[in-house]
Amino acid sequence: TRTPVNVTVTGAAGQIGYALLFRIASGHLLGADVPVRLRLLEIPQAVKAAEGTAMELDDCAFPLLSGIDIFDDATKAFEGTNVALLVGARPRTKGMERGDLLEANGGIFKPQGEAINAGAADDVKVLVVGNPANTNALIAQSHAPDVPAERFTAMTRLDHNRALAQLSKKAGVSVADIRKMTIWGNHSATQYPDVFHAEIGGKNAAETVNDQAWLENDFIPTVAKRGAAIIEARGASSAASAASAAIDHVHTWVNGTADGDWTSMAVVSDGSYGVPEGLISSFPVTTKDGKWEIVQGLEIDDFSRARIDASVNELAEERDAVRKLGLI
Ligand code: NAX
Repeated sequence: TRTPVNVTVTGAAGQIGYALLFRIASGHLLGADVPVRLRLLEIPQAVKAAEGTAMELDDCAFPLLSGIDIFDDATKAFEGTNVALLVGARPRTKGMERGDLLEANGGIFKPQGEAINAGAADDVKVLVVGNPANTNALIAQSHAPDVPAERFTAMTRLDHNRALAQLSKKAGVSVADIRKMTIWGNHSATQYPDVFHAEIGGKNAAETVNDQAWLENDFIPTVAKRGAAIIEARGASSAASAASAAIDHVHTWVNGTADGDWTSMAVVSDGSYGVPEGLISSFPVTTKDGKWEIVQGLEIDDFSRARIDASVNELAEERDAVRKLGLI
């Protein structure tokens, strides 16, 4: 039998955690033949709630779940971890400035980066979901100098999936007919969902849809503001869809993208497409054997260039702000 893979989930008692843990334990994160051992990290006040979720996980009798440990200490939670899902974060509350938000999250992601550096397994893969996800990933990564920088990623797969859903509705096709969707930049309202390289049934998506007004005034803002629309409708932020995207992100990273397709992940830039080296920005990536690569050679027209630049500039500002705060 295979050795179980250690999966650490932070914010395990939160709403994304509740939607995520059951799918990890049932084999959707890594594969139907891969046993997992869960390591849950919560703040002390939420440990009891995490224990309740662990009781329910027990009660599912998942054959692949080989154990659950609960911690309120990051150093212990990341010991031996192979996959780390950093979901817990400090949300923006009323009257909070961006600097306050970045500082509060620095207080979470700096020690978690240090704990990953100290104790995680050599093959550790990190996905940051907690917002501001790209910059939280940058903070954690900069405190883990012994872990290759490419192991720290942030989630734009929910945005990617939202873009697939919107395009499939517009074109009247199944999401399964769409390939090569791209989200560029920051997981924020400045993100740029790009259909100019996407394909519907093998044909260029932008040409197939042929509706620039829809693209500019409907598609892009709908995808970028979908999180707010969900809050407005549901009275709570996206949880099951965010958990599903986190499952997709790690599953694709570990198991590879299909031939002729790619996905979107926020990864450390090597300078591709003019994105400053070191920023954790969303790109089109292919994955194979547990490694990602930025898709090269795409032509970027002026329309796309302006939108990519705007989102990347926001990331650079966030990086400068956390640098000023001494967080990286
Ligand atoms: P909840 O507030 O329901 O849960 C967060 C949990 O994190 C809480 O149980 C809290 O106790 C825990 N927590 C706080 N600090 C912690 C720490 N230092 N260590 C361990 N646990 C800690 O939020 P939820 O709806 O689950 O969302 C979690 C995060 O995901 C938020 O930051 C949210 O903004 C972000 N999102 C990111 C998305 C993305 O696409 N990247 C989309 C969905 C979501 O909005």
